[in-house]
Amino acid sequence: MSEFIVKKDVKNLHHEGEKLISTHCCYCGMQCGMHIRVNEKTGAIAGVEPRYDWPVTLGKMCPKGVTAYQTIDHEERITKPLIKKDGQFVEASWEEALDLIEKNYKRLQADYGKDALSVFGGVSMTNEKCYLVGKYARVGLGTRFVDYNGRFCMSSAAGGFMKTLGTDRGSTLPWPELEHTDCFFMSGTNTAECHPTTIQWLWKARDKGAKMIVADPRETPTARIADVHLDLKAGTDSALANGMMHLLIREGYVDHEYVSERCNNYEDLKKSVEPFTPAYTAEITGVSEEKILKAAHIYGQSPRSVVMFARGVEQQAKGVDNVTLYTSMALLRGQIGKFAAGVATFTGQGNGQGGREHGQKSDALPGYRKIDNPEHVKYVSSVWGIEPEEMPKAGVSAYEMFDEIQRGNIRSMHVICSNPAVSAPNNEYIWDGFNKLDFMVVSDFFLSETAEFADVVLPVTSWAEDEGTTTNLEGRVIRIRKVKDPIGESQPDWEIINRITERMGKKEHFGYENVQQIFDEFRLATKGGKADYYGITYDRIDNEEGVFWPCPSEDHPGTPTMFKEKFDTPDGKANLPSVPWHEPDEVPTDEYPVTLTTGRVVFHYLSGTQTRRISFLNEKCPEPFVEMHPEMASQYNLSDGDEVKLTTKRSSMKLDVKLTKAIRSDHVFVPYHWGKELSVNLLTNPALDPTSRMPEFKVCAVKIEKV
Ligand SMILES: Nc1nc2c(c(=O)[nH]1)N[C@H]1C(S)=C(S)[C@@H](COP(=O)(O)OP(=O)(O)OC[C@H]3O[C@@H](n4cnc5c(=O)[nH]c(N)nc54)[C@H](O)[C@@H]3O)O[C@H]1N2
Ligand SMILES: Nc1nc2c(c(=O)[nH]1)N[C@H]1C(S)=C(S)[C@@H](COP(=O)(O)OP(=O)(O)OC[C@H]3O[C@@H](n4cnc5c(=O)[nH]c(N)nc54)[C@H](O)[C@@H]3O)O[C@H]1N2
Ligand code: SF4
Ligand SMILES: [Mo]
Repeated sequence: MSEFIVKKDVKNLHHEGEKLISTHCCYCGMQCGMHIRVNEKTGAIAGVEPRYDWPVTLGKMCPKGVTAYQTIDHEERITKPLIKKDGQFVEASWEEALDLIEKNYKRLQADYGKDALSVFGGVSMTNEKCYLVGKYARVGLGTRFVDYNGRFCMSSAAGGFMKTLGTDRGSTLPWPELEHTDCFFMSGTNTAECHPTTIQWLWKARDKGAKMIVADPRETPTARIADVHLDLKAGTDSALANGMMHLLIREGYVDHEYVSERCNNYEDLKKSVEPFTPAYTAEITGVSEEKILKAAHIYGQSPRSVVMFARGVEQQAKGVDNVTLYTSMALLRGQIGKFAAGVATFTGQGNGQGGREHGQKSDALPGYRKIDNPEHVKYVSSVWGIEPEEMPKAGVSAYEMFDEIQRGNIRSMHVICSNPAVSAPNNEYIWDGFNKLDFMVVSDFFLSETAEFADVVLPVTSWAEDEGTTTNLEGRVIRIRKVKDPIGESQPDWEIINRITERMGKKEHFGYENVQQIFDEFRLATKGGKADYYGITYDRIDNEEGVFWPCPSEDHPGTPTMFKEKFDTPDGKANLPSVPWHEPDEVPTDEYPVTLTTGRVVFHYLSGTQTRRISFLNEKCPEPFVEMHPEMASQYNLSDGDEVKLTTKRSSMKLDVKLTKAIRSDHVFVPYHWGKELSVNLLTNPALDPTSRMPEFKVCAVKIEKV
């Protein structure tokens, strides 16, 4: 068992008879540094202590992080494989479960071809595991159908950064520099609830006079502390960003030297933002002209600024457009590649950054390589020990896999580390897809809503029972440490992949004995790619407080600041794409007159399978609700706590009203951390972005009726 006992006990955290093992929180992309307290005699977990010496989070944690350890030995952990018999799960041995998987996989591939199988991955896993999921699908099963939950999370950010900057590293600067930033332009990020430990950096900067502009249809705890709150209508970000750039140009705030040296297409962009006068921008977005002007002046006059955004901007059918425009805003001000300045998306899941680079995506291979590029296929094939011709072609995106189920092309799915029965849009379509599968496998440590549909559920180890690396929201590669031995018969995801691929006759390509071995192969697979991890070793991570990619060799220092000299495009210049204004896919009508947007609360994480099981968090927020402005409530004759029926073109559900003035009076908001009849994804619109294939979780049209 690899241990890393605390080096600097800065706050006298050590308790008699216990050891402190350093690791990181399992939930969001902040990856807060923490120690897990372990009883030296019994090995039992006693709790957590924040890591004050972790440079990114400095001892801060949120309510989810401080209770995360309670999932590890939770009484509802799955401890043995489960097989469904007559509609009920019964415990089985690993041999029985694997026999069943082998028999069904071989039968389905014999009857329908290799692509009858599919894999649906996730990024709450280490880099080592995320890397293996792509290899498992392509080499182990030989199928082209693999995609993952990052498609619902980071794909639009990735698409936008690729288009403008040429590569997708979520943040172009390291987090501790935020303290020295003069202005934060933040859109569609509820940082205070979703990346809470970032707020300390904003406070430090504000103590020195920094300004904050927040664009959100809701006055979130993040918007509440802003100098300007741009209360835009959901789905109107491209108009807002175009309007901001119109003013940057008109008011003389463009850094012309930077733009002419380092960017392409400025003249086209200038023409395309011409129509976006404050009046026109206000008309589309619903934000007052006065606020738009104030924001442009503050942002335009700040010497060092960071444009930050998250899912509010990205989870739209035009998410990639939005990301390109907000990135262009930072480029016009000449901010990218400099100290305490740049552009950043708030990476969502713990390993949302690393997990999106290494080939769980239907069209991607490790190191941000592309499966439609013959050179890339040749290189990765050589690492994997297959012929390039054996590499399957690109598959389809996460939601589109469910179209393939309906068409009868996908007959089986192995869901690893995701709960799409709750978190995918248009839930009923997803449930119908699961019911249509001939055979379904889920790897999880809890019986999630998705696992309930499975024929076989495989018990996996939790984040604290195995080791590996993740890549945090800055792009810093860090160590996750094993704290205790696995519960029951649970096994790490990589060992399960070993065992299934052995039965599929692919042992020579897998058969890993430990995580280090996977990490070394993974480094090699990324070598020479855009996301190059080749120079990163476990020792370096320990000694250097993480290493930033790209890091092409062991003597390379890593890259905390991106694009200092050039961008990752063929000519080294950034692009400034022109983007016209498009309406959201669904706009309010007489029948569905209100805009519904969805998102998060501080106490729950994603589909809620973990946080709903922690009593402290559940007591704080036991069920979903619909946030509504009192003005809208009075139109419908509703009071706080009344039950309403929400209906969209997809389905309907009932929820209690929560009155608040902190939302636009023409919008409602519902958090999405609950399943079945309480899942707001019964209602959401699966319209996909044309490039990123990201669904429009953030905007749809809804009808409201008093029950
Ligand atoms: N507490 C908590 N923290 C989390 C998570 C969690 O589940 N719970 N999940 C993690 C993950 S995976 C992710 S992806 C991140 C998500 O982090 P965020 O993106 O910050 O969270 P969301 O609540 O999805 O959306 C952010 C804001 O976008 C606003 N918004 C809605 N529509 C629009 C729009 O059209 N334009 C703009 N500009 N804003 C809009 C919403 O009102 C909301 O306040 O959080 C991570 N951290
Ligand atoms: N309406 C609406 N829907 C949304 C969003 C929204 O804002 N609005 N946001 C979207 C976003 S940004 C995201 S990221 C998705 C996330 O959606 P999901 O992918 O459903 O995320 P989780 O709830 O984390 O599900 C992960 C599952 O894997 C399990 N798990 C955790 N760690 C491991 C591991 O190491 N191995 C294995 N095998 N299993 C593990 C957990 O117990 C859990 O059941 O939801 C999306 N859905
Ligand atoms: S959920 Fe995110 S902010 Fe909260 S402790 Fe965990 S990593 Fe930190
Ligand atoms: Mo996410």
